[in-house]
Amino acid sequence: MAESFKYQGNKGSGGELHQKASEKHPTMTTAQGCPVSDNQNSLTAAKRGPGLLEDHVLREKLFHFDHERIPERVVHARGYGAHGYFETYESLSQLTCADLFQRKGEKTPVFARFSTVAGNKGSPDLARDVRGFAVKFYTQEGNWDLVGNNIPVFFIQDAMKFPDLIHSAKAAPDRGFPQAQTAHDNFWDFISLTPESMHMVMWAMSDRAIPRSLRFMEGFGVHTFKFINAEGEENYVKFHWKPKQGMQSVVWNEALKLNGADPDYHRRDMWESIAKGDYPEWELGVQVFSQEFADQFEFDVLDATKLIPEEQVPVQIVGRMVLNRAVDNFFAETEQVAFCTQNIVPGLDFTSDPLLQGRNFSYLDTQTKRLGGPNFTHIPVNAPKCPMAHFHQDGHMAMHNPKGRINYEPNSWQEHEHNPRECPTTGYKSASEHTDGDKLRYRSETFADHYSQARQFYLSQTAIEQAHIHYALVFELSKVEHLAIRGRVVSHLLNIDTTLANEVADGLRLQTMPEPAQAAMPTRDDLPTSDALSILKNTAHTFAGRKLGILISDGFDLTLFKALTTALGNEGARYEVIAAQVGGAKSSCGHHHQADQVINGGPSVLYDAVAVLTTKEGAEKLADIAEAKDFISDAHAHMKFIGYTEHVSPLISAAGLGQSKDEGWINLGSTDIAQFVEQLRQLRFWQR
Ligand code: HDE
Repeated sequence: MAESFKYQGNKGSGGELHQKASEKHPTMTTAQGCPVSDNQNSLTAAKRGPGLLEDHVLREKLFHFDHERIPERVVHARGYGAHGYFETYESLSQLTCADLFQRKGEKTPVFARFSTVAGNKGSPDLARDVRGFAVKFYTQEGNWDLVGNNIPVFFIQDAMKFPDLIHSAKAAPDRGFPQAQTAHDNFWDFISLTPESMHMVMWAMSDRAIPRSLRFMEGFGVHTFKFINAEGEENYVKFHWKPKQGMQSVVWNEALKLNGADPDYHRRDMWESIAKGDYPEWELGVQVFSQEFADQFEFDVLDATKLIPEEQVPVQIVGRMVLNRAVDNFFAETEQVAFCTQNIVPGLDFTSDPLLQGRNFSYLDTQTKRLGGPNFTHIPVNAPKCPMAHFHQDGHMAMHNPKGRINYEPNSWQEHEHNPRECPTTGYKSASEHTDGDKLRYRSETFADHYSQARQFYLSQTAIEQAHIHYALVFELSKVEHLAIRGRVVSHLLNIDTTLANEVADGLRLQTMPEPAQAAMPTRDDLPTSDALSILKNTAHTFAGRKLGILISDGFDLTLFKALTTALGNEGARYEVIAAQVGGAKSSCGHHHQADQVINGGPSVLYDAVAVLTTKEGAEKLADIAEAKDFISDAHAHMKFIGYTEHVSPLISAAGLGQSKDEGWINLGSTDIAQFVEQLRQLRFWQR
């Protein structure tokens, strides 16, 4: 019940519910600690007179509010973070002396942030986009930031092209749209003139770019890094994150509808999972290989537009990351966290990948602007959790300034407190690398094959996934107004696969098929397909961590409902109840059951599968509600499993699906509920 608020004369708003400082509520103060007597009214000359400049309480309040925003990230602005730990499975001391990998079972605190790339901070979660996958490991020898993506390759080979790529992908500068999408002329113009992007384009147009949840996607370090052990032996390494929950994506029509129904779908899912103790978990894998392997591998391991198939160098699982704590404050942690690829620890090193070399400058530079100065490591989420000792000092917002007179080195002071010295034996050492040559701007010939791995990726997909790539390209290019750009993209697709090019050209009704684009190197036809590149070939076969939407009406069968929810609980899955009114419905036993969502707030796109439990009268009433019909017709169109009973027929007929029931429709009246949940493990009824 809403409380009635009484006019309080010069006391301002708040009504009877509003309490003043007491034993329960501490006294409000200004930022300077001065107690505040009135937080409702500004200081004026006379009762209805002008405001006074001396009102320090008002001025401080407005001043602080005016400065609440900091610049959003120039890319990856929309993100969501959580705390957790990384657990090392076995010592990796033979490969690396990195402290976090030395001891079996050791837990290292981490902070992870997932993001979309192109959209601004308020953009919807289900944009078709690459997802950032950044992890800060607070190791005992400093912070290591593995700043990766959910796609193992990148659009460009050299950092020089990054501003162009991002300018082209973001909203056009004159019109300020489109937001959070690449379906526009500028992006495809740039891409069609940048053949090195073709491998990444295949990934970005695949279902990888519309994940069902942040919990259900892989992560990749992308670049080749180096492992160095205590003896100074070096190996190359690529990092992989494998979701314990399995991979899963949505279909495009679902993504479009999700963005309207719940623009926060991914962050809400992460928040809920942690709150319910269903902690998101990934295993860290490494592909370790020698210089000899690198020399004989078909592509240059310094080229970030290439990957090494897992079939060629297996991924060795070395530990797991569990995210078990949501942030206390979104701004302080998720917004202020500052990942820098240059944050590295002894035992690891960079390679000369020209993309990585540029990133090492860019991240530090951007944090200085975003967080206002060089002292962003003083912010708790960025501060190492190991001892620190250096002579950096002063600057904006310096929180911890050293005591004493010593602030340089070498010095002859004998004091030991805050007088650190370098340590040649345990300090960070770069990997050895011999370089010799002229200073030049040059793209190595070893980076020249732009199509072979794009073809390998495409051919490694199931037919369903290939079809999704066709649809995605047709959709994106249909938003491109200049026909020449559409044709130019298809000219590249011809170098990848003719079926792919034909499907897209047909989908666009291209009048003439272009000639294949001129290629620096011919496409190789001999690369074996790699099952690891497909999502569907690696389905998790579990409904755990997924959600069933149960639509109910008055008189719903409580026994069936209980059997269903118990079976879901046993599976580790969740459910939400949807009804015509949020107040819920009465069950067959007369019990009142609250709903989690009203029908127009709980469309079936929010769920991995649905069930409808109604009486005949209930179904007839629902048949008059457009959103109830959408609930099942969308579930059907999105290839979801649908549990129903005979009573639901009026609603099914009203949705025009009377004749459409297939094996993905399961009659809960005649099926064992445990079997229904078992079927849900397939996640979608793709045969439809
Ligand atoms: Fe980034 N990238 N990037 N990037 N990137 C940023 O740093 C940049 C690249 C990635 O959750 C920025 O703190 C350049 C590849 C993630 O806070 C900026 C180049 C990969 C995040 C920047 C790349 C990434 C960023 C913007 C080409 C996958 C979000 C804000 C040389 C391996 C981190 C910030 C977070 C963020 C620059 C390419 C991943 C401007 C110059 C490749 C996950 O510094």
